[in-house]
Amino acid sequence: MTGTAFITGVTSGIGAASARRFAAGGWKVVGTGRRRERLDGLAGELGEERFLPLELDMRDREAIEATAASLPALFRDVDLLINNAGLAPPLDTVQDSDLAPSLQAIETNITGLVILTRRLLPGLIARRGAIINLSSVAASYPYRGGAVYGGTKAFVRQFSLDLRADLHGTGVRVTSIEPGMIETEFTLVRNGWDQAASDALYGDMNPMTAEDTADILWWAATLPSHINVNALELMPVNQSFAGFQVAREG
Ligand code: NDP
Ligand code: 8X3
Repeated sequence: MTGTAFITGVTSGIGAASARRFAAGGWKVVGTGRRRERLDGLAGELGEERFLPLELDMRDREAIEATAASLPALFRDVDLLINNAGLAPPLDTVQDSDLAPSLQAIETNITGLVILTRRLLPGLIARRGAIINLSSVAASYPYRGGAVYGGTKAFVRQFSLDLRADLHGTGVRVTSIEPGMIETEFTLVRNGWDQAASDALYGDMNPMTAEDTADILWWAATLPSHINVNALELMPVNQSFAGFQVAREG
C-alpha cells in the first residue's frame, strides 16, 4: 500500500524519520514545520516528486486552513494524517510555571491538531484513510512538572478514541501512539536547548530512537485496512514505573 501522507513536524525527530520512512516506502509526503531551512534540506534529500515541504506554525489557525486548502494536485489526496508536531513546556510545577509555554503546548498539541484534523477529514473519509496521533505515556502516567504536557497528550489519546467512534462505518482508521523516552530534540526544546540536560536524561539508558518510532508508525499505517490499532504504548526497556509520593505532615 502506498499513498500520500501528511506529516506535521518533519523538521526534527519522529517527524523527520517518518518522512524518510514513508518516502522510502514509496509514499508521497507532505511535511510541515516552522524551520524553513530544515524543510528545504529534507526536500533536497527526498526530491520534489516525493516530498512537499510546507512552512506552517500549528498555532496559526488561518495558516492551517490555507495550507490544507491549497495543496497542489500531486499531493492533494491525503490518505494518512500523522499528527506529530508537538512540544512540552519546561518541567515546572503549575504553581511555579510561566503561562506562555503552557499555552504554546496547548495550542500546538491540541488546538492545531484538532483544526488540521477537521480540515483533512472529508478527504480522509472519501479515501477510507487513516490518522495516527502522537500521544505519550505522559497521557496515562503523571509526573511532577508534567501537568500541561500530560494533559495535552491525554487529550490526544481521548480525542483519538472518540474520533474512532465518530468515524464508525467510514473505514477510516485512527491510532493513538503513546511512547515513552525517545531521544530527539524533545528534551532540548523542553529545557531551552540545554544539551547537558538532554544528555543526562537519555545517557546510559538506551532510549528509543526516532527511527524506531517511525518504523512503528509505518507498521501501524500499513497493516491490512480491516485492522485498527486503537492505542499503542511503548517504552524503552530501561524506562518503567515509580511509586506514589507521600508528603509527611509535621
Ligand atoms: P522534536 O522536538 O524532535 O520534534 C518536534 C517537531 O514538532 C519539530 O519538527 C517541530 O518543528 C514541530 N513543532 C513544534 N512546535 C510546532 C509548531 N508550533 N508548529 C509547527 N510545528 C511545530 O520532538 P519529537 O520528534 O520527539 O516529538 C514529536 C512528537 O512526539 C511530539 O508531539 C511529542 O510530544 C511526541 N512524543 C515525543 C516523545 C519523546 O520522548 N521524544 C515521547 C512521546 C511522544 P519546528 O520547530 O520546525 O516548527
Ligand atoms: C515524552 C515521554 O517519558 O519523556 O512524551 O515523558 S517522556
